[in-house]
Amino acid sequence: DGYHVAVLGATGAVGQQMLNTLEQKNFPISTLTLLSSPRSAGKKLLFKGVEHTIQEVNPDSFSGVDIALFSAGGSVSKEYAEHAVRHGAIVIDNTSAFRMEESVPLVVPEVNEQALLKHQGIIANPNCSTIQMVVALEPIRQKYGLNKVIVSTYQAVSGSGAAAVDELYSQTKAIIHNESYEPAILPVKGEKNHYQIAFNAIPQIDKFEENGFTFEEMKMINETKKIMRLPDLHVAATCVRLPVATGHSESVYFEINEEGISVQEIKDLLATAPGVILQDDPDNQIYPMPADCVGKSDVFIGRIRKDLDELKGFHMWVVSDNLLKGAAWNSVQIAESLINLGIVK
Ligand code: A2P
Ligand code: 11C
Repeated sequence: DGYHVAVLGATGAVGQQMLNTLEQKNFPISTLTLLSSPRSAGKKLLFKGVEHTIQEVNPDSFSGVDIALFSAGGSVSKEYAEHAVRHGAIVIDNTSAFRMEESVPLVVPEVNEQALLKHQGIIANPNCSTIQMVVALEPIRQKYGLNKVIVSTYQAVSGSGAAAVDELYSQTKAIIHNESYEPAILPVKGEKNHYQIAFNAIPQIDKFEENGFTFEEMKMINETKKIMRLPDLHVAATCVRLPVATGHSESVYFEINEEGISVQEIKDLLATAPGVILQDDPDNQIYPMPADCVGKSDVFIGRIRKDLDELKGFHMWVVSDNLLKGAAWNSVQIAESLINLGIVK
């Protein structure tokens, strides 16, 4: 009883959280297959107290697998997704490889769970910064409509993988001890220039596009329109990396379609919204911060204010664990939806 689940990228920042999440949510697993590159093959990981040996992924690794959770980078997904599907597995892909393909549902269960019904083998898990924003915006869209979104992000280094977290720690230590340190990973692995992240803020996440926006910013723009089924929504994003290990924060400005809506009405709506925890009490200095959100599955919202000039405009502050709701938990939640909707038997 249970499902044969494979995790590709099991040793990565997200892969580790996928294993934790599968364990914590007690996901029904009959067999667990852990896959990585040759670098980690042969290493052992504990799952529910039982040792599992990591295997090097190959095109036949997915034989007998029901659900394959992919988080080993876009090029690895492009190489192995078809093999997993050929073996009859449903792929839940955490990379940007397939997200904008017409035939691939891009799913945040609180927003568009029903899109899963049209899957053709691959389901895409959105970008972390997109996920937490649409969880916050969807209840507002449902009740008041949504016309415009302008977001600035304050993103944690774990979004760039386990090696980026190591870079933040060793660089911070080196700077405190007056030692020299050569940045090697951030802002983007493989880019020409690398910059200090400790005690800094870097306004570049992923590569620049022709239009001056970064790929991370374009992901937030395009994925939001697809998930919310609002192709004409006005969206702009500025994405910034901060020396925070885990937990993305976002300052979100949004315009609804109605005038005369109060802050209290928005707060009441979000207080009972799925996947949301409202932490908004300025008199008592209550607002969400990434340090408090690490390890939690929810999206935390505070600092809700009405714009002082635009009658339909509001501001809010949205924080979530980028490795959980932003990645591992959203993927496992999709797997749970697949079971609940009878898509996997
Ligand atoms: P490995 O441990 O063998 O390098 P992160 O996002 O934290 O950088 O983690 C990336 C994950 O993807 C790791 O589990 C890594 O495994 C895995 N991975 C990277 N490249 C490949 C590849 N070519 N084939 C399979 N897994 C890969
Ligand atoms: C970051 N949002 O914080 C990225 C990580 O498309 O799934 C997630 C990349 C992705 O760097």
